[in-house]
Amino acid sequence: MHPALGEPVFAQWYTSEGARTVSAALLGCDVGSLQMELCNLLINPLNHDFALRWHRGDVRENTTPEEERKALASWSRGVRHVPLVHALYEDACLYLVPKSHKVPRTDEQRVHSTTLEPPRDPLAMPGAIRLVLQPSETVFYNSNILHCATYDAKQRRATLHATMGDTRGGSTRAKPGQRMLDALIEMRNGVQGEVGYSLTG
Ligand SMILES: O=C(O)CCC(=O)C(=O)O
Repeated sequence: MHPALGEPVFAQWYTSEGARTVSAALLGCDVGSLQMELCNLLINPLNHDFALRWHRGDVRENTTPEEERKALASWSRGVRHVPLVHALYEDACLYLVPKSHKVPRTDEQRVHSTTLEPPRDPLAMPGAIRLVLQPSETVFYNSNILHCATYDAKQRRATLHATMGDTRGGSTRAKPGQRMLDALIEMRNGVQGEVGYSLTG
């Protein structure tokens, strides 16, 4: 989103009504409580394929089932965020286990997700599905859903990856992020479509 890119469309996407409304609905907060966190562009590796292991955003792989249950149950009260993934080209990198953000892993799912090793076959994870996003599709998910990704050096990828948080979680990131989101929305409204930002450091 850096203004030096001369490309306001990324900020327009991140601050769009759709992104804000869906994020707020998933976080269970008002649009006014949203905070910006990160927004980056994920691209394919140039030389080597690689993969990201199965993980949850905010729960470690080695938690006990009881700790995991508590951590998942507290998502709606603590610091939390919703990732948004928006494909510019077809993107089949992401795998996830639907509904797994609500329940601790089964014993078999733990076998596939307690080490730092990336999976050889992501679909060996019980309940896993592969997401195939078409250009301009956005997927939103709970950060604690069990997910992993594979990256193919031969497959062009340019996908926006952002997160929105909820200031009520009390995050130290909340205030600057909230101010930036407000400023961007104000700017967007004021200049009829032209969006930039001012941030140093
Ligand atoms: O590359 C992706 O889409 C997944 C990234 C991911 O797993 C994460 O941000 O935790």
